[in-house]
Amino acid sequence: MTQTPHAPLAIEELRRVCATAHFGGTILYFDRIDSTNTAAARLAHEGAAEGTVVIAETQTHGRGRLGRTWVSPPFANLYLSIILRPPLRTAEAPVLALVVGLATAEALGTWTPLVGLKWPNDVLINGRKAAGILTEMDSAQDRVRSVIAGIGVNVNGRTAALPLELRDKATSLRDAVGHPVDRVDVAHRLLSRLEARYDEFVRQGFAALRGPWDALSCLHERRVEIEDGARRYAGTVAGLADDGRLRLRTDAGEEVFVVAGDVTVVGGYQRP
Ligand code: BT5
Repeated sequence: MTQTPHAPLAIEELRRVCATAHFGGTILYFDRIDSTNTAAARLAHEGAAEGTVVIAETQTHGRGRLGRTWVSPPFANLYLSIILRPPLRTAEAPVLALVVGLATAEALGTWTPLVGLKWPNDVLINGRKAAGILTEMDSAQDRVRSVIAGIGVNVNGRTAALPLELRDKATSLRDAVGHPVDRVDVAHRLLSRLEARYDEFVRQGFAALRGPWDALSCLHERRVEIEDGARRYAGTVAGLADDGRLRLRTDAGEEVFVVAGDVTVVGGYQRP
């Protein structure tokens, strides 16, 4: 399974190892694409089945949340999107980003114990962002038709090759373990883990995944500030609620539940 870094992904090998799985049973592969999420949304709209995966070597318009950019250098990392068709109401869909994040962290955790989750959608290694999740929903009459789960993982990309402003915030699996990692192996473990966690979520709800999620959270008992566009919260993180909202204890001793937002850890991750 070894591949030199910066060689094209061994896509036939990935298809072979995923062949009998529900997730990754169909994989569309592109050298270059605008965004795998955009392509997967188009396919979902045309009726593609749950578990269909779009994967690309680079993205010209890789997207983060709120119109932000996902930097996507070629032939080094993973940029993939998977079509999900969960039996949910629209209000229940945002928690899927946590399900996908958990699976991603667990897959990367098979290489390094330094993996953590930063609510709502970041996977960190050693306190730096190694992967990001973008979930986008299509719905009709309050029911989810599809959710596109986009996952960007810095696998073999070097931090030094990223734009200056990201270098002290980002990392890659390779930087963490000290040697290149086989991208087929990463994609395979990621898709298998995701299939398992997603099935659990659909059968039992997020409450069943809350414990494992909290165990990997980098935010537990941290002082944070959260910006959700309309409001700003400050307090200490007390964990997750059963529906995936972040439980925050404010300085006034009040408990608030935050649905979405950007979290800043006061003073960074190093404890005094
Ligand atoms: C995310 O957004 O973290 C979601 C990223 C999802 C990317 C995948 S790749 C496959 C699929 N197709 C897409 O078009 N998107 C998905 P957000 O929380 O908004 O974080 C975005 C921020 O992360 C940026 O503003 C940068 O600060 C930082 N960033 C951008 N590229 C990065 C990279 N390669 N590694 C680490 N951090 C990065």
